[in-house]
Amino acid sequence: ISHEPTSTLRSTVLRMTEQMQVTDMHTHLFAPQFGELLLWGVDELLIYHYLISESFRWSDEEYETFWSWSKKEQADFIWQRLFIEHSPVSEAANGFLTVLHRLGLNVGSRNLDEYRKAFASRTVNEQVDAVMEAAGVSKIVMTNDPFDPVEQKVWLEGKGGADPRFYAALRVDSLLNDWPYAVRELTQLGYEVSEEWTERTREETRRFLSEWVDRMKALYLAVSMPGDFAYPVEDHRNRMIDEVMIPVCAEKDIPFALMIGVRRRVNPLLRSAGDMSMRSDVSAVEALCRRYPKQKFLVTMLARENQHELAVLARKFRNLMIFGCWWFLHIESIVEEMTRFRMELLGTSMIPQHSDCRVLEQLIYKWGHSRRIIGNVLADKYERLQASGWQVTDEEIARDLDDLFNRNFWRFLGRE
Ligand code: RAT
Ligand code: ZN
Repeated sequence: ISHEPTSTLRSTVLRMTEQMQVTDMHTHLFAPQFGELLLWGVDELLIYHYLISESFRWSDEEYETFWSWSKKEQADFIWQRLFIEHSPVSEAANGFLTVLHRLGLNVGSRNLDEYRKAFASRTVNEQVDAVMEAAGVSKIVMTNDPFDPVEQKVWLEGKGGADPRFYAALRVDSLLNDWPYAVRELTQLGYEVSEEWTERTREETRRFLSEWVDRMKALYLAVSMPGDFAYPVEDHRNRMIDEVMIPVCAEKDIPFALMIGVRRRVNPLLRSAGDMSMRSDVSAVEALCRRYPKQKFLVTMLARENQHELAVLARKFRNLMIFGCWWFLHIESIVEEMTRFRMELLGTSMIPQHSDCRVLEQLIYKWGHSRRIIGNVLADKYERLQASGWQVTDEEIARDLDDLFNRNFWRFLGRE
């Protein structure tokens, strides 16, 4: 970020960046009709898994004791460790304060119960409206698991699509990463599948995906993969991708989103906070893009070490759209670094960020922090152009921002 005095061009870009409405193409948020699945409020914000793992660095508490507490008790513990006994300078801790501040609460009071009270007086519908407005987010893509019993019920009752601001993405992790579990779930839903890979199993798994894509009006199929995901090789994942996922995506004309580089539960005692990043093999994505030139792939990776190579790969394959600064990369220094070299390699033809929010109000800080960085990187590039005598018009700035924050995603889906 440049520290020169703010030019007119930069202040225009930053103002327009602030005002741009955003499509958040990967979150773990839910529309209000999903009830308890939509997490929101002070305690949920504090027990975010990013903050859970940070708080244990300052405590000798037994993990099991922490898990036995109520959400409120867990939140109190985290507040004490990360906000009172130490300064909340990490991205996730700082983010909590950004949220309170933007929602008009007095961050200086440090009065957690006061914050709780302020949130308790709101209904979930009011809060969704207020947060989307404050965050400047107009469209939210959920992560939808047909095997989740609570979610399944809402979809089967035909209520899943009730809020037009929320879109579905069909998550296929268990089909690829835990097949025995998927077989049990599919069987329960009435599909005739077996652990053994048979003709019938393939047909039935396709039928399942195809029916659920329709039911959810899913924008894409999505999976998170470990870094040792390999393609092409002879294994279950490859068979499932070649014989089920790709044909279903082709039939429905939707992209396949791959989020690669997670090592689940390296510390099982931390439960959902116990996942780690790992390096991935970019050549697996390369092979998929080459083999299926008509199939669109949305890809993000978790290791910083993979980012440059992945951006270069996107120069080679127009059916590859790279997106977001995922999870441990969603910190200011790395968002800046990644946005800068992605723009230098790809211009504006990428999706710079998604939020991955699990708790509604996080939209405010995740987009607030990223928006400012992306706006400043873009302003740097425009200033370079200006120095050569190239003037960008306000319409062009608006177009570029709209591409970055909305249209690159929708155009890639063919739903502009
Ligand atoms: O970023 C996260 O919150 C992770 O826990 C994961 O959910 C990850 O984003 C994923 O979608 O697998
Ligand atoms: Zn996610």
